[in-house]
Amino acid sequence: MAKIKKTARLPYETEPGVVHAENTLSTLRYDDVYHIHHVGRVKEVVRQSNYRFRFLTDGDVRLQIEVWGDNLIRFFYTYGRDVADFSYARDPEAQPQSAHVTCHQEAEGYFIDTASVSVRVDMVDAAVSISDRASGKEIHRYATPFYARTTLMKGLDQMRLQVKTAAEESFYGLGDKAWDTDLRGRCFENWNSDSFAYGRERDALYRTVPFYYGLREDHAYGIFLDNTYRTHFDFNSSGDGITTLWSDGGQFDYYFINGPQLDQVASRYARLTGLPELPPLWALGYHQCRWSYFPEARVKEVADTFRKKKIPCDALYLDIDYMDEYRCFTWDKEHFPDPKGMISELKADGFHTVVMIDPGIRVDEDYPVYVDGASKDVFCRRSTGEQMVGPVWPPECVWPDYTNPRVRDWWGQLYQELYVEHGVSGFWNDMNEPAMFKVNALTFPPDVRHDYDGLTGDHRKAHNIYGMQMARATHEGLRKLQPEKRPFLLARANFSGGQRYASLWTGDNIASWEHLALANRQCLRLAISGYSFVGTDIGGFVDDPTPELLTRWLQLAVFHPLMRVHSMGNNTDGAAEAEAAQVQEAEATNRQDQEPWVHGGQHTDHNRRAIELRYRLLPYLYTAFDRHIATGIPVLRNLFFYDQQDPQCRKYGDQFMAGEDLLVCPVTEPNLKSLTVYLPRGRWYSFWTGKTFTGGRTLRVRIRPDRLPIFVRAGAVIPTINAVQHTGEATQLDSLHLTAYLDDSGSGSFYWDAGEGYGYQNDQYLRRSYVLRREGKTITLEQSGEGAYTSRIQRARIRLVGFDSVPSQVEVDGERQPGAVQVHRQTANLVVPFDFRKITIS
Ligand code: NBV
Repeated sequence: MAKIKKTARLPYETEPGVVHAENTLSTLRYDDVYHIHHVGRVKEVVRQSNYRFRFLTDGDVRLQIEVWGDNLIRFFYTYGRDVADFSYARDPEAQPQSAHVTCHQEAEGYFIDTASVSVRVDMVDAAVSISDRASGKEIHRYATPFYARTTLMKGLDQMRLQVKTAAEESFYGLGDKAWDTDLRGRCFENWNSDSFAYGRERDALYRTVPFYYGLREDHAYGIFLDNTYRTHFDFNSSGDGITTLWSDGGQFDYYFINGPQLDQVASRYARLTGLPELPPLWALGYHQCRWSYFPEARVKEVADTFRKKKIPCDALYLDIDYMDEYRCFTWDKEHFPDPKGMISELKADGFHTVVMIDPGIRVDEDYPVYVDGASKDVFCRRSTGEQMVGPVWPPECVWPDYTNPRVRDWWGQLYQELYVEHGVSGFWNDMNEPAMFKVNALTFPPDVRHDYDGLTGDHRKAHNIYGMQMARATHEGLRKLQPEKRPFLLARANFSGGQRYASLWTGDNIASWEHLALANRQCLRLAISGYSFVGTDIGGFVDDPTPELLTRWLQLAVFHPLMRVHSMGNNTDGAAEAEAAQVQEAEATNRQDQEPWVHGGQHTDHNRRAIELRYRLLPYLYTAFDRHIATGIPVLRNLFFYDQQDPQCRKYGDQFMAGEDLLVCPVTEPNLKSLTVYLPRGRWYSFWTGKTFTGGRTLRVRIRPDRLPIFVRAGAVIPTINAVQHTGEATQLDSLHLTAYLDDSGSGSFYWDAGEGYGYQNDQYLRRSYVLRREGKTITLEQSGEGAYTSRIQRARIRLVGFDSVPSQVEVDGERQPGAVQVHRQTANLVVPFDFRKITIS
């Protein structure tokens, strides 16, 4: 019998004791026997439509190539019986776009060309290579032919793609990884996992986004592997110049997304997997959470303290302890005797209430949700046909099979009482990996069955989309229950495309400086992976932050779209909750509070200042969301998105652009007195002092305890408002501040609407564009607009920063306004009607 060659085992190789079928001609028995399958030699290519090509080969893996656009090519590998073309990740509206596609065959290769790329399929082994037609550069090349593996015991257990890695190639994206910004040199796994107190090394985390960017010198591309099984991405970890992607089953359905710009890849991926709707404005305010706030008196006390201390806040959260012994959709009547009354009192004071809902439903014959669900057969079953029963908070739970459309409808209507009658504003879906913390696997056994929208499958296939489908069921349910409201849903586990249904937070992090840096990296990575509406547990979920750490985290989170403080340690059922968190009971029940005033004195002032800045920037952030939804360009982007050709931008990849114009430099170390930051090409203004700097250089900046270094792109026009106590006040304001950072030319925009509802999808929005010009001593600012929303804004308070002359003449819409401009410290100030068309200052 041939010996199996064993060198250092690569992660995608077979387990010892599992041999290739060719080696089994003996009387020995093995743990398992595997077969290898390839596409094989191409015999014929059938062009089935303008965009679809089917390769007829002598192998047993089938290949179909589809041109979804000039820059978007789909490779669809299947093995075994014919499989449906189905995807949870793809936006239902994403369809192949008409592109001019030509093809021809040469002796050794078959070519499919679009206006942007040329795809070559080798006739001998169907290996693919892709080059960019404009630059002539090859961007994607198979290192080995595509391969599938079946084993006797497991059936299809691996589909594998190996592509060449360039010497200077960086990898970004892949959703939620706590690792460094560049993923090169490491192998990652995607398997949604409850990850209490995860660290930098921990993989996989809560969610799966099998999409990455490759950046080679000046060319960016993306790969999206639309496969819901456990997947693995090895970015040249063994230094052999190969990137390997493999799935533990299913069909290998991947998209090559051409750039050449990172922004283009981001927006093409977003169009393929979908974009969220605009969040309600209040969801962009500050949120305060705790595991858990109870009883009602404590919730009200927290709310009152915010208002008394004049710290803005829009949302308060109730964690699992508000429920009656962890029964979802119920209230603990002792702690919350009048939920409707409490919620409406909070609302009157500008607070929205968000409550947690878990997927695990208590097995209890006296609990209507269980009884109704059981009678309607909505819960997951094992391969034997019994219900999947396991412990989470209650000793016995069952879980709805959200992959069944009928179950999603059932689940959606369960929110009726909380959402419609009690007035809860938003929901928080936790533990939806699904998490089962009593077992090492932390989740269901693989034999559990799922409907998979009629296609059926086991948990290996459905695990990674379970949380996403729960989020979908919740989102769709909320939409139906109150069609006039924008749902706010925060979900933990998710999958590519889940950004259409929910925002997310990065789970159970730790109060440490290392985690502060990770928090930023995770938010950036998620944002460039299609999830712009993200945030972290500010201050850390586990352990207590020092005053300085909490402040720095708040200062950073001003720019993270979801700004929520959360921490553990005030629970009703200390024993159970300590067990879940694997900590001592005292630690679970008696941790320091984490509200912004907890450290008192100047710390409270610094924290208030950070949160006020968030509120001042609301119009800017809202405008960034509007742009994200229109273009797919992420709200947050690493510095190298600004200039992908500048290697310094990759070096300073933790600095980031928030929206189009603000460059934020996080402070992630204690007691820092100064910091070296990098300003990329162009000219920059300090957000705080108005001082200007020429880019393309590093800068040593002094660090103050009360703020982060922030810079503004010269030429930007930034919309802001006065700080308010909650967003309900923001929509009532009568003035908007527009700060123009002078340059020879510039631009900006401002988006506004009612902050709630869907009027904005018709004409009830306001979108203003600003064009800034400076010619000699004359500065003009022009405004144009669209949309029919009538806001309360009457005035625009204009500031021109970098103004270094004495104005002799001012005209607003052609009328002279002598004395209208006040100049102070190189900033010209004037107040004009909000609907101005043109301001000229000379
Ligand atoms: O519901 C309790 C916690 C929650 O506070 C946290 O945000 C989740 O990520 N939940 C996890 C369960 C706790 C397990 C230790």
